[in-house]
Amino acid sequence: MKVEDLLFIAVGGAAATIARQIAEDAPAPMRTLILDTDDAVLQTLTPAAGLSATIFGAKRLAGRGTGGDRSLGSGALRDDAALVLSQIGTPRLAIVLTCCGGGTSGAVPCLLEMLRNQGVATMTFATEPFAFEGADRRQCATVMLNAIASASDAFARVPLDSLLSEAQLSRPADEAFRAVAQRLAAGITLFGSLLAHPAFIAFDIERFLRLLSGSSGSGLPCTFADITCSGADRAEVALQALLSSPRFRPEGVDRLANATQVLVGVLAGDDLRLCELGTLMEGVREHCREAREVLLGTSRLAPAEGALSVVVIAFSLPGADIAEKPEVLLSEGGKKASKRKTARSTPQLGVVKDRFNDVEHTIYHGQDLDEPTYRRRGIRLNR
Ligand SMILES: Nc1nc2c(ncn2[C@@H]2O[C@H](COP(=O)(O)OP(=O)(O)OP(=O)(O)O)[C@@H](O)[C@H]2O)c(=O)[nH]1
Ligand SMILES: [Mg+2]
Repeated sequence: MKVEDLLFIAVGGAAATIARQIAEDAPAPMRTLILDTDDAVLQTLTPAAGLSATIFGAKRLAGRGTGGDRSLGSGALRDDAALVLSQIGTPRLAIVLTCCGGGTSGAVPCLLEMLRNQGVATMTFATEPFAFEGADRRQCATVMLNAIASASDAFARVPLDSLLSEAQLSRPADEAFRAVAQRLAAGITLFGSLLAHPAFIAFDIERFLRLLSGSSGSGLPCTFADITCSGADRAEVALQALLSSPRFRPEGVDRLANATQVLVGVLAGDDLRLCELGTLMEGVREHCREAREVLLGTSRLAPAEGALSVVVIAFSLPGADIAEKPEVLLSEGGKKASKRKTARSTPQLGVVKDRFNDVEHTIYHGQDLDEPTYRRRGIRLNR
């Protein structure tokens, strides 16, 4: 893979902070572009290898934030589309990160369309605000998350609450915020390292693009979790932590067990043993009975000596008819209970379970306008 093939793009103030964290902690630099309307945020960024930052929308925002107005965010990007495209260059895959709840993320659907028109595939990580942020921010975020999901090739919706542990709730806010940013940074770093520095069993950009080509072309939804541990039984510890991770269980449904495709990325140094790969893959395959394939990728980029990092990404192929599949729910004791869902009365193309959850749907003349037009009309997209 050429360095230019992969680009990490962070949009908005909080995403910029996380990108800086990634640039500081990554074992090898990833080409990174930070985009923000707010000059003050970019001034706080310390230089790091591979990191560049660009202000957009200065004409309408004079180097300030949008004040939470997402239409200003998208207008600002349109103003400076040519400038931003020149910074992006011609990567094959862009990993995009934005934290929804402010206005600058309003630029992201427009950015994703621009990337699509340039033939750049996109994997977007978009965070959902903390519950305590209130209804306004959550509502703004919900609209953005739906728009971003449709415009991305693959899309991970990450509730910030899911990255916060019980213990961190009673820590100072600044510390808790940093811990959340660090968790997200670690996951994205592992994913980027896996693609950019494949070894032994490679899962490189080409393989990822092949995986994306199996989707109908609109926001292949995924959930992910990662863990780093060391010690003699590190593979077993990692496996158990991942299988029980709350990050795979938004609304109590085990997204990993219900996934149609699963990617297991293992990052370790020369001490990686084949039996560790066996433990991880057998454990994940056993858990993901619904998966058509469980793919493995390895990288020699270990975050620390003696450490084993594993990132698991669970995809739900929109083409898969999940209505026919047993959905694994968690009972109160945390045990799995299999429940066969009743078939939907109207066959739907690209049924995606999590994209439109928790949304107050806009119904007009009996039609759900929050449902993408192609899906409402049963049009199959060819890409
Ligand atoms: N983990 C973490 N999340 C943050 C932090 N600050 C903001 N967020 C989250 O990010 C969301 C968006 O905030 P910002 O990134 O500041 O907003 P913006 O995209 O720059 O948009 P505007 O400033 O409104 O133009 C918030 O609603 C929070 O959910 C932070 O310091 N740490
Ligand atoms: Mg801002």
